[in-house]
Amino acid sequence: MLSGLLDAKIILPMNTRPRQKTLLDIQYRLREMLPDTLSDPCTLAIIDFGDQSQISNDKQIIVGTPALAGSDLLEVWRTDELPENGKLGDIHYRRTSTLIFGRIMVDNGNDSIESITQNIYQQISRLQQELNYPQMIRMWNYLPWINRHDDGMERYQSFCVGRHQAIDTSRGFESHLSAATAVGTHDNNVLVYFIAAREDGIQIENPLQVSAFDYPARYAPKSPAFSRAMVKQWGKSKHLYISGTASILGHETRHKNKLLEQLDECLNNMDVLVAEAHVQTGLGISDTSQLTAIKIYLIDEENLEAVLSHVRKRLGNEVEVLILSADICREDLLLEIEGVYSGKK
Ligand code: 3EB
Repeated sequence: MLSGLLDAKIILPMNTRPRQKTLLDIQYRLREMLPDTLSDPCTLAIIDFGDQSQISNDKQIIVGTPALAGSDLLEVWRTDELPENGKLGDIHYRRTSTLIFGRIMVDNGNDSIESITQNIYQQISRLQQELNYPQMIRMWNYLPWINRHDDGMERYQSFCVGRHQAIDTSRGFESHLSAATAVGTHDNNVLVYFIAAREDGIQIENPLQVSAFDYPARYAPKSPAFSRAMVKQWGKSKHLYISGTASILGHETRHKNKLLEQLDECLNNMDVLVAEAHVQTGLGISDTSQLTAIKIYLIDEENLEAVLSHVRKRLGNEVEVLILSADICREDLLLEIEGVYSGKK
């Protein structure tokens, strides 16, 4: 009798199915969590911001775009799979069975930006081939003094030429280009970091903008090889990566030297990309305010307060906002914004 009563109270464990592993996640953590984050073997990368670009250890990257807002935050990329650490050529990487997170930094020295870029991109292509991560998903490029002219060509243009020479331009390559950021720092290093994958992502273009790879030649002798955004399915989670987005309609700069108008144009372009991503892939969000985080690259520190208050007014308080000091590839642009959505939390 007694044992029967007890039996009736036995509670079966409800959630016996193992939770599906997170293949990739992005989090913004307070700087005080750096020691724990560094010692966590599942950390893929820690992105930090400072005066000089630097690859500090096997996880942390310091990007030479100092944080004007959000300096108490670290960007942390993590996975539930145990990543493997390695180096191929000058590329340091951490990889899992689905993705590779790579970083490479080259001193500017006496070489041209074109040849440094070509070398970096050739090494990245080789790594993708040898380790079998053929689909580039997202790239970040930090170039020293991006608006400087060497031998009559602006450094951003030399970068575009070097990149174009190194990438595979066989038929249809335009539909596999990754999302990208390319902005300027004030140090002497070219820093590139990236995420590539075993399986394809879905490229998103902006109907309000000429695709960068179709820009007229006056912007760069070889077209800028990047897509406006990329959607990538990581297990059960869908991410959106929005490239550096500027106040450009068609292929022309809008609102020259008008700060808040440029900011609105950037955010409009990003809203269009989010909407396109939703229509094409069922992303599940409808505008920029629902992104996980945005990074605003700003030329003039004096504009910080105006930008921050306008962004909060437009986007509310859910989205993480970092404002970073950087130079922008067209001299008539005052800012550029990238964004990421890493799935419902
Ligand atoms: C633009 O839309 C702005 O060359 O990889 C933004 C993001 C820009 C990436 C790149 C350039 C790049 O043309 C510039």
